Amino acid sequence: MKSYAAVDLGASSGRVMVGRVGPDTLELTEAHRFPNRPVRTPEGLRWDILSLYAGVLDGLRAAGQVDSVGIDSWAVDYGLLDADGALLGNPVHYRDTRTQGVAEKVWATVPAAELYAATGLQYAPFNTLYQLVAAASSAQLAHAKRLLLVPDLLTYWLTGEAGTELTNASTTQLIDPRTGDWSYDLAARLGIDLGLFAPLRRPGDPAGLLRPGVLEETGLTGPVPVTAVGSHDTASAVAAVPAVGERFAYICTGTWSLAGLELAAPVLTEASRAANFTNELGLDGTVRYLRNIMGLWLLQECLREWGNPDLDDLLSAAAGVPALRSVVDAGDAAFLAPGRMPSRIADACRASGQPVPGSPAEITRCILDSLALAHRRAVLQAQELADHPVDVVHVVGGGARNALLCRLTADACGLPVVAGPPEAAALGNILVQARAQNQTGDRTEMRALLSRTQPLTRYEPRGTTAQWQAAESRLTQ
Ligand code: LFR
Repeated sequence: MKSYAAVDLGASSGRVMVGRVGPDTLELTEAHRFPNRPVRTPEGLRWDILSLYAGVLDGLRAAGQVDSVGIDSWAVDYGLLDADGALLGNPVHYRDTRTQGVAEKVWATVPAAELYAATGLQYAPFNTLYQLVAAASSAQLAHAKRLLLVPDLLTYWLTGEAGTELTNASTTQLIDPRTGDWSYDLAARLGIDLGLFAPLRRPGDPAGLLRPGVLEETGLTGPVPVTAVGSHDTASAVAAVPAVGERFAYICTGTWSLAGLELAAPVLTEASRAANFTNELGLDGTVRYLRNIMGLWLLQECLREWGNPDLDDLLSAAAGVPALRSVVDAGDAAFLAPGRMPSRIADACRASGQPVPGSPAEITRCILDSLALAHRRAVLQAQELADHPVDVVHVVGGGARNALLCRLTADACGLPVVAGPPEAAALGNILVQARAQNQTGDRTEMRALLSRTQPLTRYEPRGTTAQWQAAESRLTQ
C-alpha cells in the first residue's frame, strides 16, 4: 500500500487529499481544505497565490508522510518570473476583464478559422494566448524571463524545478493537438515568445523533490518526489471517469461543466469550430473533446447574492418547481463575469419572452434545467461531430452529488447517467502518481480500479426527450 498527496485547486477552494492505493484499494481522505478567494485590486481581479501556496504547505503537513505529491488546478492562468526566479505580481484571474476585445485583434492577424485549425481550441476570451496578447505591452511581461502555469508555479516553489505540464499547456492555445508540441508558427505570428515556457513534461514525469525548506516546514522526511499529473484539473477528472469501454460521454461538473468525449485524435473541422468544441489534451495522447458550459458557477454566484442559504433546502424546493418553465443558454459567455447573477438570469429569461423566475427556488430550477439542457446539447453534438456514439454519460466532480442535476441530465440526454466520483480530479491526480510508481497499469486498468472501489449512482432516463427538444428550440429562436 502506498499513499499520495493530491493538491487540487478549484476556483473557490483548494484541498489536499490523501489517496491510499493498493491492488484493490483506492481510498481518499481530505487532509486539508482552504478557501480560494480571488482579490479585486486596482489593477483588476487577481489570484491570491501566496495564500494558496500557504494552503498547500499546511495541507502537506496535515497529510503526513506520503510517497509522492501531485498538483492540479484550473487551467489557462500563469505567473511570471523575473531573471532571479522571483514572481512578478499576482497571477491574473481568467475572469478578469483585460481580455475584452482582444480576440478581434488577434483574429485580424490570425483568422479564427486558422487558429482553430492550428490549435483545436475553443474560443474562450481567457485562453492564455489572448491573455498574453492583452499583456503584450505591460512592464511585467517585458521583465519576465519565465512563465509558469499555476500548478507548475506551485511545483516550482515546492521543488525548484520548472516545467510546463502538457495537459494544461494544451489550454494555452499555443499547442498543436496533433503533435503535442508548441505551435511555433502561430506564436511567431502573434509575437508570443515561447522561450518563456519551461520544457514540456507529461503526466507521470518526475517534477523534482520537495526542497529541504519545504520538508522542514511540512515535517515530512525526504526524499519526497513531486510527480507531474494531469495538472489541468479537467484532465485529472477525465482520467478518473469510471467508464468501461469507449462508448461514453463525460461531464465534469463543478464551477464549470465540461461535457464531451475522450478521443484518440482531435476533431478540427469547421463544423466543430462553429460549435465551439475544444480539443484539449488528456492522458496518454488522448484528446479531451469537450465544450465549456458555465456550470454550477451560475448557482454559486446566486447563493453568494442570497447570503448562502442551505443548499439542500434550496434544491428540494427547486425540485418542486414545474420543469422547464424558462431556460437560459448556460453556454453563454455573458455569464462569465461575477456579480448580480439572479438578475442577469431573470433578464435573460425576460429578453427571450419566457416567464421570469423570481424566488430562489425558481431561479435554481431555471439554472438546473438550463444546465441539463446545455449538457444534452453538448453530448449530442460531440457524438455527431466526432462520429463517436455513446451509451452512457458519466457525471464526475462536485455536481455528481447534486441528485436533481444528475436526474435532469439523464432525462435531457435520454441516456443513463452514472454519477461519481465527486472528487474525480483528486482521484485522477492520485492514480497518475500511482501509475508512475508502477502500482496501476494503463487507463483501462485505472478505470477498472475506480469502478470496483468508488460508490456510483445510476440514473435511468425517464420519459421522452420531447420537452427538452421543445425547450431547446425555444432557446435557439
Ligand atoms: C475547470 C477549468 C476548465 C477551464 C476553466 C478555466 O476547473 O479548469 O477546464 O476551462 O477551469 O481555467
